Amino acid sequence: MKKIILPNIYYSNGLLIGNNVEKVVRKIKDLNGLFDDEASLNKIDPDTIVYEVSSHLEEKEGREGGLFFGITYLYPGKVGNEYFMTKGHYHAKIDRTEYYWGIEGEGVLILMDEDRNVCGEKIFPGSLHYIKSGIAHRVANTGTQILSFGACWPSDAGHCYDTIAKNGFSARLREINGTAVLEDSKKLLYV
Ligand code: M6P
Ligand code: ZN
Repeated sequence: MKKIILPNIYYSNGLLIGNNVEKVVRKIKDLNGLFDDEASLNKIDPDTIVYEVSSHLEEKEGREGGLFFGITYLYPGKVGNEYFMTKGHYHAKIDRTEYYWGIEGEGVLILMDEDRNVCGEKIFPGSLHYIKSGIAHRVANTGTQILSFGACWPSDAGHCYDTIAKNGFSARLREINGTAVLEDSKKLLYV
């Protein structure tokens, strides 16, 4: 008779709990250069949490063939008229892909190819997003509650933040006349 065992990882009541779960907290003060309205930024408590990520990292980072799994909790808020958002990244191995899916709240997944063409996909509970190779990805919360979304990506994908830190996305998601609008970025460099 074979033994049937319990899993050692749970996604329950909106929380990822178990072995090899790591949590990252990103506060306003950790996100230098991300938002462009400096006057509004200076009015926000630097310890304000913008997002948290709980990740199940069972594999060694960089191992080919494995998967990572994460839940991101992106808080509602704005800096000026720009919505709270994740840093956004390309994958260090540029051809690696990823799934995102909406769990609660609402927002926009902002996608940019290597020629800096940008588009946005709405995220909502049940939405599913396949992020193809060579596409930078970032999420903004357009709602009034936490936006949580799941992610699953290859353990050898890695994160490349440098290109985004240097050049940003070519569009920013702003609230204009009560509506979320992807507006062309005015400045290219925002480091
Ligand atoms: C998702 C995944 C993670 C990523 C996180 C936050 O959970 O894509 O790999 O780290 O979102 O996004 P970022 O790294 O761009 O801040
Ligand atoms: Zn990714």
